[in-house]
Amino acid sequence: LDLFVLPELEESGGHSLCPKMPPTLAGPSQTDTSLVSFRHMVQTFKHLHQNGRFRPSNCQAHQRLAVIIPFRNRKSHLLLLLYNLIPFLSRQQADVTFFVIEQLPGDIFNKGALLNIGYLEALKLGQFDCFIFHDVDLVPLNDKNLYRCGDNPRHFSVAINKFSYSLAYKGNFGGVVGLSTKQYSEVNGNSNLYIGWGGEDDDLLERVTNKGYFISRYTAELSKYDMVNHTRDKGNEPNPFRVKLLELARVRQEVDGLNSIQNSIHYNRTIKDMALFTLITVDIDNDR
Ligand code: BGN
Repeated sequence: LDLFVLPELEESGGHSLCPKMPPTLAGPSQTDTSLVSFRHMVQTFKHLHQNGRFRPSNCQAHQRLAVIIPFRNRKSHLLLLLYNLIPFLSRQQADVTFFVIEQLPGDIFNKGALLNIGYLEALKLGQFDCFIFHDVDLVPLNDKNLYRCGDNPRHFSVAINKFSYSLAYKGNFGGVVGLSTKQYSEVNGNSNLYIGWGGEDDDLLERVTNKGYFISRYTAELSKYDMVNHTRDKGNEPNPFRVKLLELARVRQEVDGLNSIQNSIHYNRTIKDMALFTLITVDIDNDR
């Protein structure tokens, strides 16, 4: 196994804490679609990262972030997202490591399980205070939308162009969300049982509110996102059981999630350092 160890937090020692509000924010922006290639991107951001970790050069960030991106067959979206997200987070003076969790073809997509695997594997590789779970097709449009964790889980992607820049529905907790390491562990992560499209994010909301948390949101103005146009993915068809599963979300919470992943799904995973991100490839076998 090709494991590598992330540098310890102390390494940024000597620097004082970054200001609470980064002086480098630019406010509203547009998606930058000028990207040429992955190689070009590695070149462009070479000065910003070290062992896949990005951090401010002259101050110590407040939190150490892990951005978890579930992925399958969306290479152009991934390039576009990282090309926009890296400078965005750099203006936010974030200390961030990207993890792309790719499910290999074969079985139906299981986003909840991929998020859990991303969380568990990231914590084996480094120390993180805050997890940002990020859909690959959502590009943030205002760097005042600070990617940080707080006392309550945060829903970042409040105003997506596809939904006319407003919340898709009141209880939406999908797209881009942030939970502290402790919060995600406390809610037992995501359910592993949503195989196919839909419902796992609504289930996470049930888990979070069941533990007494509220959902934090910034204003729509700050929370704008572009969703990249795409057709529905093969191998991620709507899950016909999602409504039934959701009804029992709270009942299953303690026995379905981070603590049951080893028993409830069968998978192999490999880990690879891709310079700008850590790639965790997951082969799920639903039939075993
Ligand atoms: C909802 C889906 C979410 C999805 C949003 C936005 C369900 C559960 C049905 C009870 N929820 O309808 O998972 O993020 O649409 O597309 O399907």
